[in-house]
Amino acid sequence: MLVKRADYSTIRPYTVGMVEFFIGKSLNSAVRSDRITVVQLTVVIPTYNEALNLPKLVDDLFTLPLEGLQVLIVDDNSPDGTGEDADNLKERYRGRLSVIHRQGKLGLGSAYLHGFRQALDSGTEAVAQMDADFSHPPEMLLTMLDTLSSCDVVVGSRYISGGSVDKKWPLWRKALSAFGNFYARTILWLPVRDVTSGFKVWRRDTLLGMPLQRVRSNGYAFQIEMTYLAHRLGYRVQEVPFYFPDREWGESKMSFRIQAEAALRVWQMRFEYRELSTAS
Ligand SMILES: Nc1nc2c(ncn2[C@@H]2O[C@H](COP(=O)(O)OP(=O)(O)O)[C@@H](O)[C@H]2O)c(=O)[nH]1
Ligand SMILES: [Mg+2]
Repeated sequence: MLVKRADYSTIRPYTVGMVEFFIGKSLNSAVRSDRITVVQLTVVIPTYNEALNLPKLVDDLFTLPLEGLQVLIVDDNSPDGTGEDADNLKERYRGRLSVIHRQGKLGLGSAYLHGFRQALDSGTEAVAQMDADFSHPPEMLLTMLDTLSSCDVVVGSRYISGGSVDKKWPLWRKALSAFGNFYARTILWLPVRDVTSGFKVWRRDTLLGMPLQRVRSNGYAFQIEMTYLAHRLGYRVQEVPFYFPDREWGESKMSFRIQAEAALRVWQMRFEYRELSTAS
């Protein structure tokens, strides 16, 4: 076996790094409580042409009552100037926001891997991943962090009770998304309902225990591959429901090629990771 199986005895309780202060007034009506959570959480956001979304998203993230929040943007030289916007945000949120500029569109998976490595190098305790387009509600991070205290990775899920996709989606799109999930889940024998979700919060130790150098998927298959690996290595994957609104600004980068990659990659993953132990 090339990869070390997760050993729970060495996993430090997440709460050790978590200190909570209570203050008397609400910081933001969008969040559930006025509690400030001091945890070193780094939110990695890959961007390609998200100039209409990124500044507002970053502002929303920094209004959350998360004292140790860091944001890391991975921009692939977006033609619409998202990279420059990110640099301006770096000025505004000095010391709390970093930007990785890459030469061109190198793909979602490689953007996340780049961001994860930098976040881990910084010593962060937890790493979140989310789209820049508001499909992943920032305030959900609070629920996800709470949930992380009893598992190894939290997945924002559209396909468990309480979760759903955009009400405006036409039936064919809902069916395609549901089928894609069913397909990957069945082939990989994954006990996770939303295997294509890109909204996750990882414990530092979980990401460190993952063989990131083996992850080859670059499009949406990346989400499946990471969840599959976590499960196969014995990490506890916990889903929390959320409503997934479609983006209002900018365009999706979803393409037929990316979907085809995912359809093929699930079979390759089954083969490539066959030596890993299944979660006990
Ligand atoms: N850096 C980088 N970000 C990307 C790339 N492709 C997509 N993204 C970003 O990844 C996130 C998910 O992509 P999106 O188009 O929203 O996918 P959808 O939600 O499935 O429609 C968004 O924040 C995109 O800007 C890429 O090649 N490089
Ligand atoms: Mg999106």
